[in-house]
Order: sequence, then structure tokens, then C-alpha cells
Amino acid sequence: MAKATLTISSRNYSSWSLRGWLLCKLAGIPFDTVSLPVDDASARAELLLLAPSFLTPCLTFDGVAVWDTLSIAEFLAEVAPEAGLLPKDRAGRARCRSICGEMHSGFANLRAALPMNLRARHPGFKVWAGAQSDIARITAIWREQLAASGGPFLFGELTMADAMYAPVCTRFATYDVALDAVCAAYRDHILALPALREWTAAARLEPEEVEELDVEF
Ligand SMILES: N[C@@H](CCC(=O)N[C@@H](CS)C(=O)NCC(=O)O)C(=O)O
Repeated sequence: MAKATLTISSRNYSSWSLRGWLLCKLAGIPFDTVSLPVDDASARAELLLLAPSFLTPCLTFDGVAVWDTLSIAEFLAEVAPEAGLLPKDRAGRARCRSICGEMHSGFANLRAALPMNLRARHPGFKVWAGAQSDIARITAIWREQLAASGGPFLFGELTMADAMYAPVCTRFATYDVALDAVCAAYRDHILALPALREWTAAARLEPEEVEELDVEF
């Protein structure tokens, strides 16, 4: 199989980079990771030329550039169908795509109020009402899926949906969001994934604080 390259941004702050990287891991493809330096504007600009959107993540595979995380997920499901990024049955695939789409295009309040920050911990964090309704919707999706599939992941086995919601699990841990037992168990399953642990360990080695990323990502 052709070797792919995934261009990513900060491991600590960039939730889309985390999703793209987890998707590559779940797909089981060989890939190199290129990180944009957070403190070198010209190097960032040069690397971002790889991504027509100037956003990360961007995957290059066999001469093909794929950007935007949902497109990367679909591309990888095509390249590595045996990896099970999408459920086997058509109804399951439709649900999985809908749930991924909801994450990709929605939950703006949650993203703004609880930015991903893997190194941080905010016990007793006060979540305002706008973000609460996003949390209510996300946990409703999780409860429904876990009841239907029997868990431990949203569709039983790991799929692209779990990669899409993984940064939500880290946010729930960072901001001490209270969850019922079912959702807490799901969060913990995701946080215990070896790939997520590997990413988080690398995030801890990044520069201590990038203030602007705290609000933008
Ligand atoms: N819709 C895009 C969003 C990607 C995005 O917003 N990426 C952020 C990082 S999380 C980015 O590239 N920001 C500009 C930069 O890092 O210079 C996707 O799904 O991939």
C-alpha cells in the first residue's frame, strides 16, 4: 500500500488533527505525520500549501491530496474497507455518516466554550446553557447508539464515528463534565485507546502554552 502523509497542527489543541490522525490509525494504513510548527510562520505557510483549504488535517496518499476531516474519513473507508471505518450494513452506514456529519457541522457552542486542551484540567468547570444543549444532544446520540449496538463503541466495533467524537471525550475529561454511567464508560473506553494515549503523550511534549490556540481550536 502507498505510504501516506498526514499534515497536522498542534496535538494539544487541534481537535481536527486528532480526528484525522485517529482515522489513519483506525484505517491501519502506513503513514507519516508532519506537524506544523506552532511558532514558525513561514514553515507553517509552506506546509499549509499542501492543503488547498490552508487547514489541517490534510492527507496525501499516492499523489492525491484529501483535506477536510469528513472527506479524509470517507477516503480512508474507500482505501481500507477491511478496517471497518463504516458499519457493514447500509442502515448502519447511514446512521454513522449522519452522526459524523452532525459532529462535523455542529456543536459550535461546545467547541467555543470547551476548546480541546489535552494538558489542561478544570475541575468544577461551569458550562453555560448553550454548550449544555450540545452536551445533551451528544450524550443522547451516545446513549441511543450504545443501547442499539451493545457497545463498547458507538457501532459496537470502532468506526469513524468514534474518531469524530474522541475530542469530545477529551473535552468532557478536561472540563469535568458530569456524565451518566453509560456515557462515562464510553468516554473512558475512548480515552483508554492506545492510539489516543500515544497522541496525548506526544501532546504533552509540545510547547507549554499557545494562548491564541486556546480560544481558536
Ligand atoms: N472543517 C475542517 C476544519 C479544520 C480546521 O479548522 N483546522 C484547524 C486546526 S483544528 C486549522 O487548520 N487552523 C489553521 C492553522 O492551524 O493554521 C476539517 O474538517 O478538517
